[in-house]
Amino acid sequence: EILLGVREDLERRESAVPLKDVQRRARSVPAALDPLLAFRGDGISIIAEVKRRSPSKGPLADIPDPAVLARAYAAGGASAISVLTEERRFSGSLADLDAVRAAVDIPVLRKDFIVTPYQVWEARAHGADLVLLMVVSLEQAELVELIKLSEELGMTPLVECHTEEEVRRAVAADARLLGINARDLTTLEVDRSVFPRLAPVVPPGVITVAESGVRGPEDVAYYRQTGADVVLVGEALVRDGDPRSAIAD
Ligand code: IGP
Repeated sequence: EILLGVREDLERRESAVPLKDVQRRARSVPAALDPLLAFRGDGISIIAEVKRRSPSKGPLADIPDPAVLARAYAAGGASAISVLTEERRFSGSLADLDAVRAAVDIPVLRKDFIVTPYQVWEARAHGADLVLLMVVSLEQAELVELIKLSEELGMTPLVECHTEEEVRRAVAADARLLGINARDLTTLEVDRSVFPRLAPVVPPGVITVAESGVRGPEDVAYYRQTGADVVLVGEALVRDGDPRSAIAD
């Protein structure tokens, strides 16, 4: 089960910090930034990810200070920064999100298994500009509700898909930023042919993000050729620290 433990962790946080406190904090932080202008620009944009470990590879890199890594990403040309906040599998935290938010002035994505409105409020309260919503882990009505709430709070949801059926659901829910994950989250296998297979199902005007398994410039060039507007890179960058190394040219 992809969501194993997620709801328990959530219940713990919700009883420690009640929704109304999270909402108060969300209303007091600076407005969310819009990443779409940069993503629509010429050439391919990079979302660089702060990721300490993954379920498939174990520990990826020692990241003593995520702010230092985030500043290197921004200086290297990343258009946005993704921060894993999931603790069990990825050793992330909201503290990592806070550190990155304070360190950079480009858009920041909260990457987590977001399944309830509480988590969307929490993302905004911690300064996130984007939130990840995974179609596979949401009923259609929940997906619609969480997209709507994210947008009401000024954030941009990155709606993640892995199958054609999920792409159709994302489009029906009016996703404007659609992620296509090369990794099957049930098997953790990466298949880079998923992007070119699903991209034709995405209507023009919807911005596409190719996610996972990008090893370097050749993979970025491949995704650019197959029509991606953005690539999201984690492992290759936390091992390296410089997003220029992933930008083809
Ligand atoms: C990054 P990679 O292979 O570059 O480290 O992958 C990103 O796509 C991956 O972290 C990811 C993810 C997710 C993590 C994609 N979708 C959902 C957690 C939850």
